[in-house]
Formats: sequence, structure tokens, C-alpha cells
Amino acid sequence: MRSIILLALVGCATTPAPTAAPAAGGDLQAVMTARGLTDTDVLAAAKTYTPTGKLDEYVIFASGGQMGGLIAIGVPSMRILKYIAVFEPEPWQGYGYGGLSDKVLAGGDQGGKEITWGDVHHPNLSETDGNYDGQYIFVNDKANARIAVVDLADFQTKQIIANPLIMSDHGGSFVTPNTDYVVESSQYATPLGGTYAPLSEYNDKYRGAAMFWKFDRAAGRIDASKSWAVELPPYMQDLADAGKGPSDGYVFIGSWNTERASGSGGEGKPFLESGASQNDMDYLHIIDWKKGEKLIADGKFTVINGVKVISLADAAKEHVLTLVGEPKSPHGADVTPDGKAIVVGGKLDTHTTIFEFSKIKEEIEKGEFASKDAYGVDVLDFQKSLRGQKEIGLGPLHTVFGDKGDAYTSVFLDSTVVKWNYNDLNVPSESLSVNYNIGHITAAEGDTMSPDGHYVVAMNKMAQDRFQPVGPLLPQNFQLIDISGATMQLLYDLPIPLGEPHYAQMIKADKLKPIPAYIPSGTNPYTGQKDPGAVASGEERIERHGNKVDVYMSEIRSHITPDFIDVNQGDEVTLHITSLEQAYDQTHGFTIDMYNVNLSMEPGKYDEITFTADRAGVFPYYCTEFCSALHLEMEGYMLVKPKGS
Ligand code: RUQ
Ligand code: CUA
Repeated sequence: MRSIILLALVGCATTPAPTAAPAAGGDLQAVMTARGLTDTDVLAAAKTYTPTGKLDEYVIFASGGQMGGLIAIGVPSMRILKYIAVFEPEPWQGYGYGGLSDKVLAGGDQGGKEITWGDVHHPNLSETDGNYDGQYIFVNDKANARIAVVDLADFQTKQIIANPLIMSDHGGSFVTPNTDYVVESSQYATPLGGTYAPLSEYNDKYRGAAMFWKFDRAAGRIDASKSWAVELPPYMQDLADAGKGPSDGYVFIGSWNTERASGSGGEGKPFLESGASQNDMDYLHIIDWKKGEKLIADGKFTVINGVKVISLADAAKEHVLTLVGEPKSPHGADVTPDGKAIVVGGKLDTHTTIFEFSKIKEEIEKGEFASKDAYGVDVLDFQKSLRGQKEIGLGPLHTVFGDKGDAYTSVFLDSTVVKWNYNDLNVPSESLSVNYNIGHITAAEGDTMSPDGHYVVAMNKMAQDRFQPVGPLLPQNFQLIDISGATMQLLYDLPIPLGEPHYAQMIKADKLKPIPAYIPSGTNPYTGQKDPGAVASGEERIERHGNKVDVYMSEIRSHITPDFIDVNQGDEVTLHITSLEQAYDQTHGFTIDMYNVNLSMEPGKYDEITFTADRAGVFPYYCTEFCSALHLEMEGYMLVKPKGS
């Protein structure tokens, strides 16, 4: 036992050794002394150290922020398992370099513009009956109002869908308890449908929207034709969450800027941040999406840029939209596991505010409203809608949940995680310092109807003295916290070196059932079927029709067939490539020098590249993964005969 702990220390400690002598030898006490470790450090190491060959209990899917994709991380080891390319071309996965995945990326073009990055904020795992089912994960791109669908069978992005109504999103991507809908609401108000209106017309022409993307689980895709939206007032809608259990059928979206500030606008008005912070209260939006679905079915919508939209007037009249006050400039709107309450953080406040859903519902049903907003939307009485408020510390943001009525709120300005009880607000809270400026927080299955407890991860924006300095741009810091004991214990720091991950979700690892290979051989990952262009061994060939050349190729250790291709300069070439491998982990790659094409050919995969052979010369093509002893020999030539020769 002692020696296991010892190995742990050598493997995962983050504190530099105080002496020049390396920690060596087999005596635990000597190593602790040499490395300046306390008993608490050793306990933390023993809780996270995962010997080689052992698997993690949970997997985190974290947003990759500006990187545009997702990061899969094992818990408790905090080992990074994979980057998943979503909105950005990514060479290792051969994503966006000439193959079939180019079409997925092109699905995210906005207004005819190709966009090659994303500002990823909120990954959401698919749910069945309010619990993660391990099948899909959805993410939003705040900067370009897009949603992506990632299939967890092969960890590949299968669809990017561009929202034609709004210019940015933030309340996304949140799923309803059976993943009927993926919800995406706007952040910055703009004229809907990408049209123009001057800032002086902000109140009348600028709007928000909540999009309800219909998810077709059998197809594994969002079905745009069955999707619809609700027009919202030009308050900046923020985080959202879907109701569950008693609150199933509702979506809750926080907002800031009920002042409808739009910046100075050349008229000497205040800048946005002060203009938007005048009122004491903003509005939590309560959307009855089942009612919205009915209005759409009854034809009560207008079409804006191809999207069926319930107008703000209709949404107000039919109570598809109702508002309730929430403390100034809130952030985070999180439904409790039992679906009975909604927790809202106030960025400029010291409390979390807990709304009681049954009270909200009763007030709406009885028509007991306190006022109307400027657009005729009914506003509920704040006090009457509350379970209560809990003093937490300065700048509470997001809240996740454990399995015993325990809630964990990230407190940005104080840099703490605060544990409290959402059933009994009188239970004293407990606070743990984190490093530093925590944004989101995630808990094991913490966003479902049955959280697991065990672990919380603090997702900190700053890490100034936690890691070796690497210039002015620092990694962010994920801190693993053990919540299974009487008090919280900080276990491990993981630097995140390629973006600002906003949110993450943590799923029980055994719920994930990824495929080891594409079966049958020649499967197109985007149709799930054997592709008509796939070949079996012996069927490889080159077909020429005028200036179109189709090459039916295969890859298997250690051969690319055919191993030469003769074409004429200007020919349109399509390579149909099949990996004939079926052995787990036997991945090949494929590239042609100088042509900017690059694929990852996992076992059994079919992929396809079309390009114009516009540069004459001799171009080696080869496998880019060291797949076998004769990997270097896995090569061929494309000979492009110059025009007129
Ligand atoms: S955000 S740090 Cu989710 Cu985009 Cu709160
Ligand atoms: Cu196949 Cu290297």
C-alpha cells in the first residue's frame, strides 16, 4: 500500500520539490519530506492516482472554448482522453481537410460565410427520462449562433446547424428530459433573421429568440423542418435550463439588460455595461414549450428567414412566455434534480435566488400577475415566486447538485465553491477556496434527475501561480474536488491549455458505449451505412470518365492500393478510400503531399476526397499514422502530367 501511494506522488504532484535532490527510494516518509508533501497531499494523491491500465470512473465532456471543440477528461485521474473537433478543422482527426467531414463543417456556414472556429460554451449530453444516456452530446457556438451534434458511438461531430434567426447564442445547448428538443437562445439582441436596423430602433426592431431544435434520435440529427422559435424581448437572454419532473415542459432563461441599453450609439448614452446595470431586477424568462408546440401545430406563427416563429405578442397573450424578476445581472439558471426549483446566481449580488416552480405555475394558472413589461408580457411577483434566497458570497454564478439535497455554487468574485442545501436553506453553508475566479462548475451526473455525488470540478478562469509560467496567456485550471466526505477536499489541478472551457458535464464512464471499429468495413460515418464507393480487397481500381477520375482505394497494413495514380493536370479526382482493417486501434492516415488533404482512417472507415489536380508534378501519398513496422513503406505516387505535354 505504501509503495502504491509512493508511486502516486512521483506521478501526479504539482508542487516542485523544495530541494534539488530528486525524490527517490522506497520510503514514503523520505519522499514526503523531500517533496514537501503533507498527509493531506498524500491522501489527495491516493484518491486520484490511477495505475496504468486502470480506467476512470467518470468522463467529463468539457467545452474547448475558443478552440471550437470538446475535451474528454477522465475522473478522478484528470487525464485528458481526447479532443473532439466540432466547429474547427482538426488535422489529427482528419476533420475539415478534404474528406467527408468538410460537408459537416459547411453545414455551419452563416450567411454564405465559411466559419472555421467556434466559441463553445455549453456541452449537454442527451438524456432519457432526465438522465444521461451516453448517446449524443450537443454544443453551442456563441459567436456564430450554431449548434452541433456529436455522436458518442464514434466521438465524431455529425451535424452543425446554423441558426438563421440570431447572431449569437448563449442559452444553449440545453436538452429537454427526453432530448425531444435542443434549446438554443440568443445572447445579444439583434434584428431577427440577420436584417439591418439602426441602434436608435433598438426597442422596436431588436429582439432575442429561443430556438427549439427538434432532435430526431433515430436519425441522430436535428430536424430543422420540425424546429421552431419564440420571439423574445431585447433583453440579453443568458443561461438556460430545461425543466424536469414537475417542471417538464418548461424552459427557464435568465437575462440581463432589461434596461435595453445598446451602448453609446453615438448619442452620448452610457456604455453597455453601465447602461445595462441600472435596474435592481432583471427577468427570468419562463417558457411553456408544450404550449408553444401547440401554437406551431395550430399555424400560429410567422416565418422569418425560413424559421417558424411565435411572435412576442402571441407568446405574451398565450403565456408561452411569462417573466419574473430576478436579482440584477444574474448568471446561471439551474433546475434542481427534483425539478421543483430553479436556482439563479446574481453576479453582482451575494445570494443565490431559489424560485419555487409550483408557485410560479399556480400564479400563471390563476392569472395572478404583478405587472406587464413594455411588450405586454406578464410579470410574476418576485417574492411570491420564491422558495427563498441563500447568502453565498460575492458573485454567485452557476449551481450543480449532489445526491443529498446538496448544491454547489461557483462564486466568481470570492473564488470559492459553496456547498449548501436546496431543500433546507437554514443548513449552514460550507465554502472552499479555489484558484481562481471560478466560472462554471460540474458535478458527477450533477445536471440529471439522479446526481451521483462523489466529485465536483471547479472550472477556474485564472491560474496565475498554480503552474509553471508560460508567457502572458495562461492555461485555465480545472480543480477536482472530493464531495463524498463531511467537508469538501481539493484533490487535483489540471491545466487546460487551449481555450476557455465554459461548461462541462460529467457522465458515469460505463454509460458510454463507443464502437471499437466501423462495422462492416467501408462504413461511411455520416450515413452509418456501407458506402457505395467502398471496396473489398481486390476491388480497388481507377475509373476515368473524360476529365473525371475516380480512384477506389484501400488501406491495410502496410499497403495503399493502388500505389500509383496517373492523372492529367486539371482533372477532377475523387479518391474513395476504405480501411480494410477491423482490428481495434489499427488506425491509418492518408495525405497527398502539397494538396492540403489529410484524413484519419480508423478501422473499417470509408472516406472520400474530391479535388482538382491543378498542380503538375509528382506527389507522394502516404499513411500518416505509425501503424506497423512497414508504416513508412505505406506510400504511393500521384503523377500529375502537365497540361499540353
Ligand atoms: S458562461 S462562466 Cu456559461 Cu458562457 Cu458562465
Ligand atoms: Cu498505415 Cu502507417
